[in-house]
Order: sequence, then structure tokens, then C-alpha cells
Amino acid sequence: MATLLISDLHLHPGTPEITEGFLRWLEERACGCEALYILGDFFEAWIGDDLLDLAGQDPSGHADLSARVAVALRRLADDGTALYLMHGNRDFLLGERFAREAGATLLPDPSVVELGGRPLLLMHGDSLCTRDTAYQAFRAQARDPQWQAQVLAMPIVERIALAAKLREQSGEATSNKAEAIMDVTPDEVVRVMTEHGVSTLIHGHTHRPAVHELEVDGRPARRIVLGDWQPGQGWEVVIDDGGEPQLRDVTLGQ
Ligand code: LP5
Repeated sequence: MATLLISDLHLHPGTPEITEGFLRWLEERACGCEALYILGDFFEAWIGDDLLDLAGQDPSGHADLSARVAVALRRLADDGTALYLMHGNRDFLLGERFAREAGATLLPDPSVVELGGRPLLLMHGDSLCTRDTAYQAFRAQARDPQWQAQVLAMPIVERIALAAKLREQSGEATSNKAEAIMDVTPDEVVRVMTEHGVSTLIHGHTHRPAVHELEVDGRPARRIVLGDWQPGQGWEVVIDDGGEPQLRDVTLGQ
């Protein structure tokens, strides 16, 4: 049975083609798989699991989308596929409640998992972009449990406004950053792979799908980068009986 890994779907009510394509991919592709790993930025922005309480009464469509996706994941989990969710830089507030309703387990970033008979290092990928010091400062603050508790105590409307403000600031900041700064730092990749004793790393975040050959501890190694999903096209890594992780682009039907 195959294991699938995906990342960076950025699900949002404004992009129904991606949502519909993903729900169809779940039924046609993921159904019957041993495990599905979602390596962050599953949602475009996550403001707290209590969004699920608003299903059926949120005109923006965010709550309905979240509830619908949770139900679809739950169906897959109930059919026997193990589901794992890792946080990304957009959905770091995704919590235990969503995971429970989706039948998924929250996976720490980084995580080493044994797949296809070998240890693989799984990450979202944002922590590898160490040259982006402004982002790393933001990340440290946004991952601070005290800051998160304060934010989650805010009324939902204020959280929606804060998320929109952060997105606006991020858009302005990224438009002024060099492309290389927003990619992973090669030395950091080697450092984390050495630290975890792996020769394969799979991550997303950069939206630059590719398989990079490198050397770690004098041995050949690989960094597989998942792509972001667009209307009509997604990306997956599949690990089947052969054990070799394969990066594939996927045509998404409606
Ligand atoms: O996301 P993307 O692709 O545009 O750019 C990312 C980095 N930006 C971010 C910020 C997120 O986009 C913000 C959206 C979060 C939505 C959910 C929020 C829920 C919590 C709030 C509501 C409850 O991750 C960007 C990187 C880029 O990837 C490439 O790696 O460069 O980093 C930045 O743009 C960061 C800026 O350089 C500096 C930060 C500006 C905001 C400062 C506000 C400080 C307020 C304190 C909050 C912690």
C-alpha cells in the first residue's frame, strides 16, 4: 500500500477549484492508501479551531470549508488511512480539535518517520530559510505559546482582521525580498539532515517543486520539495512498495 505526502494546498473559499480538486483527489487517489502526510499550509490561514463552531453561519465561507474538509478527511481515516498534519507558516494555529474531527494526528516539525524501509525527515520548510531573518523573527513570535494563547483569546472578528493585516504585511515584505533569501539555506539543510541522521528530506513551503541531490556526511542524499496546489494541478510524493519516494505532479479534476 502506498503512502502519500502533500503540502501547501492553501485551501481557501476563494479558490473552490483547489478544494474540489483536493476532495476528488482524496476519493480517487488517497482512498485505500496506508498513510497521508500533509506537511503544512493546508489552509491559506487558520485563525483557531473554534472557527468550526461557525459552520453554517459564516458568510465568508471559511467555517464551512473547514468543516467540509474535516468530514472528508475523517471519512478517509475511518476507511483505514493514517492521517498526519504538520503546521505551516499559515496554519500554525491548527489545533487538536480540528485534528480530532479530521481523524488526524498533529505531527511536530521536524519529524523523522520510517517509510519505505528508511528514515525520512519531514518538515514544512520555513525554518530552513534562515537567511530570511525578518521571517524567522516573526516565526519565533508566532510559535510562542503565550502569544498564541493571547491571540486565541481574541474575538474571532479581531483574529480575522489580524490575519488579514499579517497577510498584507507579508505580501509587502516578500515583494521586496530577493528570491534566494526566500529559499532554503543549503548549509541549514545539511545541518538538520546530519542532526537527524537521514539521507532524505521532504518539505514544502518554498513552492519550488524539485528533487535536489546533495551530500550529507560524505554520502549521497536527497531533498524533495513538494509544490503548492493550483487550480487543476497538485503535487504529491508517493512511496509505494519499491520504497523510493517519487515526486509527481497531479492533474486535478473538478
Ligand atoms: O506567507 P507568504 O508566502 O506570503 O510569506 C511567508 C512569510 N510570511 C509569513 C506570514 C504569513 O503570511 C502571515 C499569515 C498568517 C495567517 C494566519 C495568522 C493567524 C494568526 C493571527 C490571527 C489569529 O509567514 C514571509 C517569508 C516567505 O514566506 C518566504 O519564506 O518571507 O515572511 C514575512 O513576510 C515576514 C516579514 O518579513 C516580517 C513580518 C511582518 C509582520 C510583522 C507583524 C508583527 C506582529 C506580531 C505577530 C507575531
